[in-house]
Amino acid sequence: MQMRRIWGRGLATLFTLSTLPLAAQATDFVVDEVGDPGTAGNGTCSLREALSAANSDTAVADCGTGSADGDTISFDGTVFALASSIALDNASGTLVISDDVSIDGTLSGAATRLTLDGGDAIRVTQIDAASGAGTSQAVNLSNLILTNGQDVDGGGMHIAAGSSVSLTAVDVTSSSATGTAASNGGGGIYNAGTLSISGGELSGNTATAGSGSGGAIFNTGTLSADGTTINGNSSARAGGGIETRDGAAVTLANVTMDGNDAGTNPGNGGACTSPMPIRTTIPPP
Ligand SMILES: [Ca+2]
Ligand SMILES: [Ca+2]
Repeated sequence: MQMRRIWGRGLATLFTLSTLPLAAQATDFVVDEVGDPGTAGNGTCSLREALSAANSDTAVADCGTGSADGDTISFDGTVFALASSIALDNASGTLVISDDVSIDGTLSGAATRLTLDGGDAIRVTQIDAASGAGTSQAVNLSNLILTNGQDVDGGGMHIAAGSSVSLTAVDVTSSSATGTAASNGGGGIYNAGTLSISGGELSGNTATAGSGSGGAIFNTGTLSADGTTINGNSSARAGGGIETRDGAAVTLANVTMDGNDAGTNPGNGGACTSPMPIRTTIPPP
């Protein structure tokens, strides 16, 4: 009887603990190592090390332990006053984001935003946050410049289906999609998820191989942009600026599109092509 009473109390305690709400936790990483991929155990935290911790919700050398939801990454003001760009290590590959995280590239030196440079060799960022622990939360990137990315599609950024991404004051420039099929494209961004863009500029991106489409953006998901400049991008097949596909949704507000070129194969839609109505609001003259 005594044992039964002890077990009963134990189970009641366990039940009570398991029904208590967990305290919200998040880890704020501050990157203070410019090199990529960074040196494990050297006492400073690189962006790739911080992302690894944020993605895996585990401890990664020099950075600390990631949390299930709400992790943030920012950049040390003193270190990044002298270096405003991270040259991505091509052998380490694309920066993959597989859990919700907010990365703010605000700098306080001569440059006000951090540049991530793919060296015309690799895709800069790939977002597949649907597979991570924070599946219900968006990935937020702000105050960054993604440049010189290259892959078969989404040279600057590839967003997988199921992922939700918000870009604020993020430029994607001089990136290319090298795939030759009509389903390849998005020199700047390939979006199969939900993408919301505020401000920023997409310029000088290309999808000019074979039947590449969407110089700046190839969209098969849900896309909205507000206050964004999309200039000087080019494609081979269609959508010099934006190519969007059947069933995809696009809302553009106060978006400037100038000097985008859809080439000659067959060259539909210099600014954008879409089988669906695009909701737009035009800024007053
Ligand atoms: Ca390190
Ligand atoms: Ca996390």
